[in-house]
Amino acid sequence: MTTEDHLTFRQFMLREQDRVGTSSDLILLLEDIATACRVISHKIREGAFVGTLGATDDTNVQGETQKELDVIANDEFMRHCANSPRCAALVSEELDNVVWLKKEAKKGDYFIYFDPLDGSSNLELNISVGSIFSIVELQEDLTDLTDEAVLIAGTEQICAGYSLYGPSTSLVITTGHGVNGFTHQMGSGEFLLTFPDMTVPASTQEYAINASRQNFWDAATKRYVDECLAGKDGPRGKKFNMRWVASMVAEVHRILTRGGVFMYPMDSENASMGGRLRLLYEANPMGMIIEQAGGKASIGGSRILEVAPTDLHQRCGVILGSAEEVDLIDQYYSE
Ligand code: AFP
Repeated sequence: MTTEDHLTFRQFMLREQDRVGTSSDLILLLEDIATACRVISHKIREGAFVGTLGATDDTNVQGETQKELDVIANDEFMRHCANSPRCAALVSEELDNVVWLKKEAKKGDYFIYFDPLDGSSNLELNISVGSIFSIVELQEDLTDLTDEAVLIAGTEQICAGYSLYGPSTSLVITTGHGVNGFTHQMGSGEFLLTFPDMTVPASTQEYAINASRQNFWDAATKRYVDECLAGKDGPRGKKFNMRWVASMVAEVHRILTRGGVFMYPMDSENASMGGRLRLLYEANPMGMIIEQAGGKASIGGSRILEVAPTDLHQRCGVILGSAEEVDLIDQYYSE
């Protein structure tokens, strides 16, 4: 296939406008987000030269040390999203509170949730990192702009996506009508449609979990992993492969490409925080993408997207990927 065969991001979005009625406001916002991702990708690639791969002296609201690039990526996301006249509020992993961009929010305005640089502890190692985002559209005018107003369940997302900064820069999005993947082309500067209609195969022989935490695992997680490890002679009757990149965006991209299951369950060590990964800007967008690709996404026994958020930086267990595997793990939770 030649470059001419690949639609640009804008061409694709305009076709989606005809096909499923994607609004011009959303298309313009997504173009701004795509620009932010291109800039972040560039800043990561020059990080070793300008000394931005390392840590700052600051910690974010979750008490994690911020990398210089965490801050840079956050600034880029905010700057580009603020272009959109429909963007009413921003929620970022790197910011304690909601950033309100309007004095009053109207029906049709957007709330944008993002993790500007997920996996940033991998930066010095030159291992893939990514940005994750989620968009919710207000269903009615909002007079009272309190931070509680942005606590909306994942089922209300109208769009979710991520950019993966790996050997190439990918942009993967869903607007609720399937999942499509684009690759940044150096030279034209465009994201081109390279992975149309991404789907997660229903079954798999690959799982991803941080196995160093097994002393903290609950019974359902232990049982699932033990049965995978038992291989051909075990109850699953097949050999499983294990992967752990410690970068959720890279794990989800692998699952969208060749299937698998990713697990970061709530365990006895992280239970007091509710889990490890954040609901609004990590679990929800990845949950929507995986479901739109035919997979499933669970907190361990129930759907991620149905969790009613009570806190901006709330965490939850995350189990997502091939439908058969997530169903089986959910079944173990219910038992
Ligand atoms: P950082 O952004 O702090 O590097 O965290 C990345 C992450 O949230 C997610 O991308 C990984 O799946 C997970 O943490 C890795 O956690 P471990 O430290 O347990 O490997």
